[in-house]
Amino acid sequence: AAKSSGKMSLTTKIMIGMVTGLIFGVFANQVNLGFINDYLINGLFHMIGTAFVNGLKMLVVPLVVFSLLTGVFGISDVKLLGRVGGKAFGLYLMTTAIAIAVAITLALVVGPGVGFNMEGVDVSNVKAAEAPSVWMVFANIVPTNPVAALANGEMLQIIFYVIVVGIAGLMLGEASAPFVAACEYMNDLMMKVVEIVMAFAPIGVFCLIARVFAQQGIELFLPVASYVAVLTGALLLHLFVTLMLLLKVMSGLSPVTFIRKIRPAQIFAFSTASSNATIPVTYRCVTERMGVDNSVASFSVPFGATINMDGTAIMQGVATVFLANVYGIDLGLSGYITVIAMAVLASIGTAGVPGVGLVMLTMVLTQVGLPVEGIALILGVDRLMDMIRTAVNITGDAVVTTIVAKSEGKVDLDVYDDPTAGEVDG
Ligand code: DAS
Repeated sequence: AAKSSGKMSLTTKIMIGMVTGLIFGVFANQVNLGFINDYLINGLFHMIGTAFVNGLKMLVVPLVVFSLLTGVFGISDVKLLGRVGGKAFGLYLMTTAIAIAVAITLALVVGPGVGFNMEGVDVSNVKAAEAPSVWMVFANIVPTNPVAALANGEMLQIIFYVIVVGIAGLMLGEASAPFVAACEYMNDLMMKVVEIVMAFAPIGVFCLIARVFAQQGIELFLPVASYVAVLTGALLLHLFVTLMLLLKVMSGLSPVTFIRKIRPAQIFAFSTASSNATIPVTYRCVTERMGVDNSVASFSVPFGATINMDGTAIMQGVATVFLANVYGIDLGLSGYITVIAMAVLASIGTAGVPGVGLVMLTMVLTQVGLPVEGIALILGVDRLMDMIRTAVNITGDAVVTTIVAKSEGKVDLDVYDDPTAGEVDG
């Protein structure tokens, strides 16, 4: 429809917003425009960009609650919920472990950070975060106060509580009919609100990207160019090879179609550097553009945004090798096995918000006895690296969601193969 009407599709507009934002940002960084940088970029653009991200975050809790309730009510038998949950959990851990194992191997082969000289590097402003005990992460999935969990956006607690309420609703049978109808209505209503917020995406993405690139000068990248190069390579390898191979082998669906249809969510993740804020767009892409049934997507997408962070694990793998080389410490195979285990477990206990990867990295480095202050070296480029790895994170969420849905026969192939499905007229 978008193509025939000649109107530019929203996805195209968002792409234009991203590219023009990047060009403007780099220009503003290289040619410091004084007034422009202060009032336009750090004033107006900062305001619009922040308002846009807030608009996305405002959607997350109500959308997850009502899509998940509708999803549970839409599930014929509760066993399906168990199967979907089990498959999603297993695949999320597996993809994260593969991601970091490949990243560490690549980094060990390329060897970033070998012969790096540390003199003059200010390492004073880094503190180590303590690892959340995995047992407590699982114990705390049960909320003590569901209203507080909703108010604070505690995603795992919300998912747990909503599923329990949904199952209770199923047990009440026909008596739940009015409530089920209300949840279905609220889910549709929240999807309409998502479309309203997405209408502001071109300008929101432009402002977010322009401001980040106006601040990220090229001089930040030169000293750690080897780290940036290996990390970016590992992220792109995972995105276009590992994940696409998994999709093809485990679901038989076309990776080319997938990459094209997941692009809006990747742009949102890149612009916001937050998997959580991107949940509404990831959910919309897999349901309306790829035909994944709500009964799987409503659980698997927010679940993945919380516990699945392939991109972040890749960063931790490459950063660990880089810092081990910088400090001339040989971690050995057992050290890297520990890094893989820590990165997978750390990703379960942390939410998909900007910068959480660095916090998890301090836990990983502490665990393997590497000096945490080495993080000071990669702090400068982390904002941009966070944007790329968040786009990888949500792609991993969408790939696993689609594989699980396909394994349950819950993908509408007509929608998946329809190039204009779910396209929004700009
Ligand atoms: N920004 C985080 C996310 O939203 C990832 C990270 O910090 O590494 O997934």
